[in-house]
Amino acid sequence: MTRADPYPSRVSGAAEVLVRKDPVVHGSASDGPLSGIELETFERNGFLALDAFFDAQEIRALRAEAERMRESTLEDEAAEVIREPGSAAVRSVFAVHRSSPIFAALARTPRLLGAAMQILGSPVYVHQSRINYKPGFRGREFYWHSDFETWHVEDGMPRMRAVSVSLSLLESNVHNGPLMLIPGSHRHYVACAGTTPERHYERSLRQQEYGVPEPAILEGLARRGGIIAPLGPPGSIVLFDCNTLHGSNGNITPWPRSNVFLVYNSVENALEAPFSGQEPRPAHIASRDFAPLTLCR
Ligand code: 6CS
Ligand code: FE
Repeated sequence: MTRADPYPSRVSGAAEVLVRKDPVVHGSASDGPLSGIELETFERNGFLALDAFFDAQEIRALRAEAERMRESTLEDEAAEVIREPGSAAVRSVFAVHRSSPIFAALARTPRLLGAAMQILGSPVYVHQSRINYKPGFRGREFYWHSDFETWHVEDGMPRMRAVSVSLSLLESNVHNGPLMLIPGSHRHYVACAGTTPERHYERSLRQQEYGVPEPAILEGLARRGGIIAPLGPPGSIVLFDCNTLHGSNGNITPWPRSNVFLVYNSVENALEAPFSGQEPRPAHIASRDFAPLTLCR
């Protein structure tokens, strides 16, 4: 008996736009650190940008740790280290909440963890973490995509009940490939054409070609919602829904644009078997340790 798939994608030749079946915000202003207006903004746009969420001292420590990890992985062939297409420059390091006590503590920061639990309305665990270094001159683009489409098809994430936090370690400006999001796109599920290549992640994390929306669909959603690139000083964060379309341009400036991404998934939305029917992706990309993070007040 085949399993019902609430969000089929990469199952037929045609791309199509389906309706989201899941709530965006589960909690209320009294459940955590986000105000009613902040929750309404997240609900409406599919993301919420907060400047100076971490202060200069906190961000200095995080930035130093990210740089230490980058330098220690320069010669490293570990699976967690992803290099830029066409160069040996480090593009990303995955599972930093596992390999670094500093990023493990970051994931448990009460005001961050509390916001995730408030939005998702339940205890949460870390589905994925990564540092995107977007190095100067070499940092290539991340093409438009919905994280949930990948996490549903390739990781078996059943429903849209996960939230990502992007934390700027360095300044994001108009020049160095800031994160761009399409407001309102989270309300539409963009089912993609084609099928998923075996071990797709060995290429998609460098340059994603499958599970990307078609230009006509992107153009329609961008015409309706626009494109927003939240800029801000180091320490700024963007909370975004797992299904909000986002991407970023390449960085040809001399200066890197490093972000830390933490993805919180509801413990009530734990991964099942991938809906692609393939083997699950490795744990450093999609954690299967569903133990909830404890909120130490
Ligand atoms: O495949 C993934 O899980 C990763 N790929 C992208 C482009 N964003 C989400 C996630 O980090
Ligand atoms: Fe993404």
